[in-house]
Amino acid sequence: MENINRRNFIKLSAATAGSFGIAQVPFVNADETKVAGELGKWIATTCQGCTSWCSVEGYVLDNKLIKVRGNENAKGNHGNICPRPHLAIQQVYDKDRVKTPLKRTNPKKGRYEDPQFVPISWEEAIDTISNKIMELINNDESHKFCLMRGRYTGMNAIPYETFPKLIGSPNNISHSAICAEAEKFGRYYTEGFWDYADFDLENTKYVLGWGADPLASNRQVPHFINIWGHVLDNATVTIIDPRLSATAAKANKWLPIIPGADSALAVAIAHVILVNGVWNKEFVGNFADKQNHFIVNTQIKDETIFNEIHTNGVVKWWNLELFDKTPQWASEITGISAEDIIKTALDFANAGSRAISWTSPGAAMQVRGSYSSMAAHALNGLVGSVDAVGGILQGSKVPSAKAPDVKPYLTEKIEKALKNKKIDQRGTPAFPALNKKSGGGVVTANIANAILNEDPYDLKVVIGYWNNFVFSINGSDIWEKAMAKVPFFTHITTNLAETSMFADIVLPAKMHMFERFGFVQNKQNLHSYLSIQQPLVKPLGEAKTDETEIFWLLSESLAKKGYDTPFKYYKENFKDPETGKEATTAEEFDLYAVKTLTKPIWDGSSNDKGDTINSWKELLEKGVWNTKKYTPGKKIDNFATETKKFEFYSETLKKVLIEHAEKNKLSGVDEAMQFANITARGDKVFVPHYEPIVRHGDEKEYPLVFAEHRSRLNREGRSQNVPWYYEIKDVDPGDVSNEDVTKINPITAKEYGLKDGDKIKITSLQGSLESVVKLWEGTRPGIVIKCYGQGHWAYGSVASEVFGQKPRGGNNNAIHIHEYDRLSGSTARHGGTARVKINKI
Ligand SMILES: Nc1nc2c(c(=O)[nH]1)N[C@H]1C(S)=C(S)[C@@H](COP(=O)(O)OP(=O)(O)OC[C@H]3O[C@@H](n4cnc5c(=O)[nH]c(N)nc54)[C@H](O)[C@@H]3O)O[C@H]1N2
Ligand SMILES: Nc1nc2c(c(=O)[nH]1)N[C@H]1C(S)=C(S)[C@@H](COP(=O)(O)OP(=O)(O)OC[C@H]3O[C@@H](n4cnc5c(=O)[nH]c(N)nc54)[C@H](O)[C@@H]3O)O[C@H]1N2
Ligand code: SF4
Ligand SMILES: [Mo]
Repeated sequence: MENINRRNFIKLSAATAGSFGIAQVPFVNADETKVAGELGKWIATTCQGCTSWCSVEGYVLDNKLIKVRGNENAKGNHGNICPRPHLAIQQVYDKDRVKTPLKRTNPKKGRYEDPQFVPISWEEAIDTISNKIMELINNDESHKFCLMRGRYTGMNAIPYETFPKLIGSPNNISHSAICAEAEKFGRYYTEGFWDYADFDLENTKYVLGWGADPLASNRQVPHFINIWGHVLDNATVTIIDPRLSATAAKANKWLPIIPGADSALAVAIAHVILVNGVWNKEFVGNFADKQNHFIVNTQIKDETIFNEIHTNGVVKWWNLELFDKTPQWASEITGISAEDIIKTALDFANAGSRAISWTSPGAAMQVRGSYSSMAAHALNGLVGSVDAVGGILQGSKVPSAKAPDVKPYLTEKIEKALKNKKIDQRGTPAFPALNKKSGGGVVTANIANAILNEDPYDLKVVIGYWNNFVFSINGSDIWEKAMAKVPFFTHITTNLAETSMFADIVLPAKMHMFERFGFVQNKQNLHSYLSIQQPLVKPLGEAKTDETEIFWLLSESLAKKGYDTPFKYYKENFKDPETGKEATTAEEFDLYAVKTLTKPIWDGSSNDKGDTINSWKELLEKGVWNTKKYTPGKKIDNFATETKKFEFYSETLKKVLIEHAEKNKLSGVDEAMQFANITARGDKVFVPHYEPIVRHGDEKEYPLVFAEHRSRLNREGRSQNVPWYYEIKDVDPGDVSNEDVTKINPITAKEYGLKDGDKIKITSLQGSLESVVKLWEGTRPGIVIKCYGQGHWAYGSVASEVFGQKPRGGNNNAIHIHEYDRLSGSTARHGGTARVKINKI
């Protein structure tokens, strides 16, 4: 059976193909391989429409991209894709793409301010930018340079990891904190793992999804769609989400939680598991006398009566938090009945180590979401599903190369400049950003405030690539003001997005999926992998590769002006690994850099860890290198935590917080918590616990709670100028094609005199947006819910109603409060932080 792959299958079924009408599709004949040879070619690349990062192939005919499909060599997505890569064809052929470098001629910056861009040559563009950087270097102000990274490939080793350092700036700022850092926080401070998880869905018996909607979003989407039938046959699925998501609609149970109440639900589930004695005794341990001393409302005086095995602090957790967190208590806060909480907890625990508690950003990217994330993940510890068959896994590492050390190239002057604080105020009392240490994480959203307040200093030269922070960050009004204040901003982009409208120079980028080299690393289906991107078609106009070619040109220009540190570093460290030749052009550098960073994958040295690949050419042909299947079990008692155990009482968090308090000269962890907007004090800080929900706006004036989700058609923020996005928007439960609706329960709608199709204005304390009412039972009364993605006033003629002037739909970030989960540095797009009022217009 194994030898029957799709292509063989198509050949085998050739005789019947005609009856299915396949032959009518011009490029997919019954014998695909033959036609491919004559007319066109399937070429491997990677989709980055979401963070699944699937290996795919594009069919190219006469330098035209025609179709996309999954790469059968990929053991993660195993030849499958989700609907989104099909939309990418309209992305690459978007008629509104930027074709040449542009220069702003209207010095005034602001929303709806026409930049009056005029085309310029690459020479002029690069010369202008390098002059600005030289000015900073000559004035000992190189730290006032900032690189803002949005989406990226492994090639970010050039612009993000090394370029700022090489010119003496500490400011390489990523978008991670507007993405999913709070999700990773929960895993790190329990099992010492700061990354996305993998899941053994084939062997699982229970999936408890916290806002996870993997049939449409989240990660591993093609794999999950593919294995979904098997999961439903063999496991129970419960989805906790204020919205009837695509996955909730197909689950055994949907728990429509009140937004932001996840920590209450998670600790109540833990409470029920302990009180009923159904925790995993082999993983967690047991009381010495085999009696259950976890008795409701009763703390345990002597912790030593419990013999703990692979975890740390279960009795402490009980005493500090769980003993009184009854399902009845949680019911009020969460809106989920006590019976449902009890049943969910017992069924989940009865699946033992084959039960997965799956935390998505929905339950984590909330104010105080670090603790919901910790609490939801801690349930895996209670049932022993961490690193277990049928459980939740860390996965293997991909042995790609790292960018060579820049240190030998740094002068004393650069070293001194690099000692300046980073612009985003990470590691301060207000923004602990505890990625492994105080200030180890980024506080992406706060750069706007840093710019506006010139604290810690004023930024003078900013380059942003593959990002659209003016649109994609909570409180877009703050970002508009901040970007208007930046004296010199360059945006590297495919389209004139909102952020580009504040640029002094716009540089046209090659579209990542089909026009350039790159690579990504990820995991799906128990395989980690490296997947390559390569040019399938000629780039549009004068577009260049954002991460390599443009930074080569800048470095070359700086060298001509007397500052050759970056140029020297790039030339000497990114030679062609096959010939040893130094790059002489941007194009050569692009190729040599991707070859250098992927070399351990194609030079045969990783063959023992996964697939066999013995040349660069072979990697381009296959498109992907997979690790062997991950074997669970090796991490147990060897977690990267302080105790090496799975920590319910997090000694790891305690250590980091004590250091954070000392560094900031605070009186202790309690004071640190006060600054971080956390209510817990004392030892409770170190265990997963309930934190009260934060809402902004007076309930009387703003009676409704706003929640949101993403579309199964969102290619993050990049499918907005794609006509198909609007035409088939009704693939999202409750949504309507060619509209940007707000879904309201009929009970609530009646209360406010609203009906289907009413035009409305939604207002929060942050701002307002316009939308259209859609009555829908898939959300609870009192909650209004809207998809994220539309509401562009720029980006292109499809995305906006009048480009540069009038948005199409409404941007959720206009009404999301500019709020944070401070411990992780994340923005809070979930948890219902904004109370809103609705007016008919
Ligand atoms: N309200 C709300 N806000 C959100 C989210 C949400 O769900 N709701 N999602 C959050 C998440 S998870 C993330 S990861 C961020 C993403 O936010 P960002 O990192 O800001 O990325 P995007 O919004 O995808 O915008 C990328 C921009 O890059 C440009 N671009 C498009 N294609 C290409 C290309 O191929 N190459 C280059 N160089 N440029 C290109 C375009 O200008 C586009 O606007 O948004 C976050 N913001
Ligand atoms: N289709 C699609 N998939 C994507 C992306 C995309 O743009 N489109 N982007 C990728 C990226 S960059 C990321 S970071 C991931 C994000 O991963 P996802 O898991 O997709 O995260 P979100 O869409 O932010 O939120 C998930 C869910 O949270 C629910 N939710 C809202 N408020 C709450 C709450 O208070 N509690 C709970 N329990 N749920 C709540 C929403 O209804 C939504 O269904 O997705 C990736 N996958
Ligand atoms: S959009 Fe995401 S899930 Fe879909 S094919 Fe692309 S990377 Fe994979
Ligand atoms: Mo993200």
